[in-house]
Amino acid sequence: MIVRTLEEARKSDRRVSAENWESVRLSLKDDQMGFSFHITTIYANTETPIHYQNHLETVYCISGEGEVETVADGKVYPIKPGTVYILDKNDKHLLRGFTDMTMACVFNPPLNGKETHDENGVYPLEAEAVAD
Ligand code: 9YT
Repeated sequence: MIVRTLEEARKSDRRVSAENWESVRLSLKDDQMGFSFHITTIYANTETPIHYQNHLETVYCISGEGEVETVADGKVYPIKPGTVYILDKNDKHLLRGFTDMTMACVFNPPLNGKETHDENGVYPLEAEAVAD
């Protein structure tokens, strides 16, 4: 069994940050679980364009308020504690935080931990999860 705490992980290289968010990767590919699990904070008053073309992601809101817009159809979904959104179609989306939002995120396939951000707060191309 593997046991970690958010508090410890936050002080390690499991914590990555970008302009619009920070994320603590609590479980990564090398745990060999078939997914990775992250606690991400989306900062207040931000909009982040995201398109994980090679990853499926499920995101559960623990705290905070915001919304997510699917770019293909312009639909806007409010996010509040208890909301989950599931990017089952590798959906290109815009994630907006009205307040800081704490989100639990699961990625399939798992991230390896090297994925960080570019200046826009999204993954660079070589990480296979890209935004434009
Ligand atoms: C909410 C969301 O899409 N989070 C993505 C994970 C986070 N940006 C990370 O760990 O890189």
